[in-house]
Amino acid sequence: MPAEVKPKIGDDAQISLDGQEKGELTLLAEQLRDIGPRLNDDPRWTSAARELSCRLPMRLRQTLRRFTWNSGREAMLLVRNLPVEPENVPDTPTVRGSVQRETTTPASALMLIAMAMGEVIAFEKEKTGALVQDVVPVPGMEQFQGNAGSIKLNMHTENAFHEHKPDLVGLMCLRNDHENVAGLRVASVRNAVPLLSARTREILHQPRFVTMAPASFEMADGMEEPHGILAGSFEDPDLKVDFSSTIPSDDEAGQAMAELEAVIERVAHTLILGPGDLAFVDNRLALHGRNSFQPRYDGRDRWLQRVFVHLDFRKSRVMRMADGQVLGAGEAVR
Ligand SMILES: O=C(O)CCC(=O)C(=O)O
Ligand SMILES: [Fe+2]
Repeated sequence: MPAEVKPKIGDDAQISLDGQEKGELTLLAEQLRDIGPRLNDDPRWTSAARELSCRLPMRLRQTLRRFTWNSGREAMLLVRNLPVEPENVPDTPTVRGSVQRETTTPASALMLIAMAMGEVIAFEKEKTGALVQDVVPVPGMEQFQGNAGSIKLNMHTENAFHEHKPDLVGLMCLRNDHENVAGLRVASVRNAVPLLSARTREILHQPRFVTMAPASFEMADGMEEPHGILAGSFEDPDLKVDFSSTIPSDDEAGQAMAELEAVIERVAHTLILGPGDLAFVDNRLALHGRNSFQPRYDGRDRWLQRVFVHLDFRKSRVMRMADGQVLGAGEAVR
């Protein structure tokens, strides 16, 4: 069970499946798992996931539907008691770029829930475009500001630089770290905005920030457009920032960003996810990160599986070959 350090998250931001619901989800996930060719990235399998997602237990479907209407004050949803049997989870991978290609019961459950909300997508230049990705610590990468690291991971919007960043990020725990101290941190703009001064809010809405693409994305230099960290409604804005790769364009913008970061630290929840806990973060309204932990690389390290969801699939069509799930360079410019 996740323990919340910091203020408690409300019941509207979480659902724990009861025994019957878990039983129904397990049967559905097993059915999906066994559908040929038993590969998460195969379009036939993805299509089966989409169809079967309509048969999730009713209360879960209602919760997911409500979440995609409005992700609430916390801009996240915790789904607990998924079919993960700790004794059957294989050794935690230790390689960089590890992904889940073969279908499993937990990854099938994750896929069913994600597909019930929208379309699971991936980026060709990240984790080889796999739809279900492993989040594991990698030897030698301890200091890395990315999910292979184990130092504190700064709060960020996922793929903030990308025009079609995910709308939702799903992180499911298969195994936590040895000491059970590694926590996913989540902070909602809806909790942060009331704590900011009016002037800071105004500055954060102005295009005085640029967000760099990670080197792995091989984007051409100088492509980054200045953007506001807050955008849209002044009352209920969207939030886009990565405290490792967003750069303010002047001192005043830098101060506003520092004030925001301090407030984000105050409102962030730390979720110690256990096996079978799944957190969906609304990537338009909430930031996420991770505190530090000590990996041992003995096969028992922390292991999350991650999916990205788009709520409007059509928007990214030009970047997706054959209307598939993976965003790449897309069509040649005519
Ligand atoms: O390790 C975590 O809890 C979060 C890692 C992360 O930010 C990600 O995988 O996108
Ligand atoms: Fe992330």
